[in-house]
Amino acid sequence: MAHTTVDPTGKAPVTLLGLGAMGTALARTWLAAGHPLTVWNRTPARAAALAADGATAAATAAEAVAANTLVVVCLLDDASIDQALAGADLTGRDLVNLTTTTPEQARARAAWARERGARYLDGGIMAVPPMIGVPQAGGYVFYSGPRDLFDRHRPTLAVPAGTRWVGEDPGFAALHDVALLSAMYGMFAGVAHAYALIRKEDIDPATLAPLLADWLTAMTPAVHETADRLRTGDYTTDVVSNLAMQVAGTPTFLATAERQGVSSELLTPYFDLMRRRLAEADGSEDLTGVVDLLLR
Ligand code: FVH
Repeated sequence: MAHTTVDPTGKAPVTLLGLGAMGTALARTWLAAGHPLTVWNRTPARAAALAADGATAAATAAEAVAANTLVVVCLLDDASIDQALAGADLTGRDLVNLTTTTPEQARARAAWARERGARYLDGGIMAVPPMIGVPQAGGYVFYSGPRDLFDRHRPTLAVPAGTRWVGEDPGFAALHDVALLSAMYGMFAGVAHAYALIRKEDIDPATLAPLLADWLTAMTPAVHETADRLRTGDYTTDVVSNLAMQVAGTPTFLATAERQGVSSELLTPYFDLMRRRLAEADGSEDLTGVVDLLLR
């Protein structure tokens, strides 16, 4: 029989499906905080260490789901959820899906859960496993879905990492997750290009590293400035580095890459968008117009 949200320990029992790097990190924090924990993993051996530390290792996902009302899923991808939960009865369960998916997959999963008698919260984890259970690391999880369901489970969900509810639309957690991670990949691309530029020179990457990190940090106010311009529609007032000047500078970056024997394939797509915007807009704008160009 399923346990209701609080057991005699005073801590809500949790079922967790998926004991990969992230699932194991989550499991450890709930165990350490005294939550009764039932775990299941496709490869059972991964549950052994947790079982030794007090978790209940279920033989099947269906058995794990049957154990508790709160069922947290942290699997590889959306398809693995179908496979893991194929034989489980979700009636009366509160399903919290921390698997990275698209917003559309999250919305479909919410409908899928509702059809099976479960309530559903979607989550997007903004942390890597070593940040889980370490509040000072600043990791958190975006949640979306019914606010009352989030509020009910928030004390338990807040054990591994911070919590940020971003709306009733079940797709919003995934959308926020993908937006932040997409920006991260843009940053990684720029960093890769920068290191490639010095790779063949007598410059220690370790000496460039703090310069790069400080420069990227110094540029972060642009994130807020762009948001303000998108909200007001004013792309030209108080522009410090205008589009015309920046487009004029692009040959310098391309020529330097060429001279250093570095492919410009990471820079070119963004430079192309800057040029397209200049061709159809005011050169006194900043770079905000590129956002509009990306919309199909
Ligand atoms: N690790 C990270 O840095 C990121 C941080 C941000 C959030 N992501 C997402 O978290 C989900 C899980 O990631 P993970 O790091 O735990 O991933 P793995 O270590 O590769 O573990 C994958 C687990 O999924 C199980 N699994 C895979 N396929 C199936 C399937 N068809 N049926 C049932 N389970 C499946 C796998 O089981 P096994 O291989 O041990 O048998 C692991 O438990 C993920 O969405 C990240 O994007 C992590």
